[in-house]
Amino acid sequence: MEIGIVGKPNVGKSTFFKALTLAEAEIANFPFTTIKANIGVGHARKECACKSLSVECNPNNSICRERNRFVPVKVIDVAGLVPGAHEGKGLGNQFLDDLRQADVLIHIIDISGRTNEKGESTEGYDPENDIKFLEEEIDLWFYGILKKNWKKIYNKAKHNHKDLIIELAEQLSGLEVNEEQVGEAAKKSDLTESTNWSDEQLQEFATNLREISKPIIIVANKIDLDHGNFDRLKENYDLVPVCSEAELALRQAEKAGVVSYLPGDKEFKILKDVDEKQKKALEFIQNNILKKYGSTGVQNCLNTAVFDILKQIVVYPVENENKFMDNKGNVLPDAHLLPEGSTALDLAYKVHTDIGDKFIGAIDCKTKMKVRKDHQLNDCDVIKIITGR
Ligand SMILES: Nc1nc2c(ncn2[C@@H]2O[C@H](COP(=O)(O)OP(=O)(O)OP(=O)(O)O)[C@@H](O)[C@H]2O)c(=O)[nH]1
Ligand SMILES: [Mg+2]
Repeated sequence: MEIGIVGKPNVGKSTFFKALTLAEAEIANFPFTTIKANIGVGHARKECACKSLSVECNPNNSICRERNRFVPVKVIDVAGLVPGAHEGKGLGNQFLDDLRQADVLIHIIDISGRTNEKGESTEGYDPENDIKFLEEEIDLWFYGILKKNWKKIYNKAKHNHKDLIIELAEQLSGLEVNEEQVGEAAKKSDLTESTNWSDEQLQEFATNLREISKPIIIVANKIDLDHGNFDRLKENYDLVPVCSEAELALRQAEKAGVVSYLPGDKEFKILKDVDEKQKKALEFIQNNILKKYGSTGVQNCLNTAVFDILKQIVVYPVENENKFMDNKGNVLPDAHLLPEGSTALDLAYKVHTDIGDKFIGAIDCKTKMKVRKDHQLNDCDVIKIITGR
């Protein structure tokens, strides 16, 4: 699973990325600071199973803080996109390719209107323009790839008497789309028959496929500088109010032991003496961001992507069903993300191919009931997998 961060230059993509991952990423107040994509690990946040089970856990593949499990998710921050990017404008087409593997796109806009279409500082720019142009660019990029490969796909399907949907899904698998999504997009575009689609039909199909396979969350960043754009645009768009700069400051202060702060929380505690400037900055964050919007919004966005859009559940495989431990005595060591509807066997394969191959049954550790391979898992399940030889 991968989350892509997109938007025009200078809107705060790398700041948002760094706030999520604390990975190295260059941030500067001019366009095209990022050229080579930054790749890092963010964490989706969910109440830990240790809470309802009233045990102390020893996390291994994830982090538990104050009974919240933070499960790793890959995040990618790419170069800024400008209108015409799909034709090579700005830093061009190759940078769109960095987004091929993304399952959800987080579109960062500067809601304060202080960044123009080229990424330069300005005032009074209408960020609504960006919402439209970026979606169009991504759709046209999909269309371009589809159009380039269409003849080959169509002929191959025709000559091999193969279903066009299957052939399309195979040829477009690099865009992280699957057969189900291709089928759904074709149906939505009324293109169920294996005929040679027209350019218009291809374009409509590309748009539908993009919407299904790379849905976009719109982030109203730099909310601290906004005067009214958010209130105006939220009427027509689903916008998440975000202050990436505040989240980055809090996470760095947390790392330095200056504050105690859990990403996504609506408050923090100051732990050390801070100078007047730092105190003012922290007070600003508390009063003008956290109190007003409930959080900085950064954790919200990742959680929305993982849990609401990609519909993932968190499941804990263990080896001892009574003590919820692995064979080294670690309680609830691993937390895995799996799509809703996943089965006990899917979990086994997620843990290891070998465990999947040797699966003979499983135990739901909360109820102590034996379950079969097709048993559907629920969020926060703790599962012991039983393997044979
Ligand atoms: N006030 C305010 N400034 C922000 C916020 N987020 C980012 N910035 C500033 O916006 C400028 C651009 O930030 P970057 O993170 O480098 O932007 P980018 O979108 O990655 O830019 P490119 O890589 O050039 O496309 C920097 O000066 C940041 O400090 C925010 O939430 N509030
Ligand atoms: Mg950047």
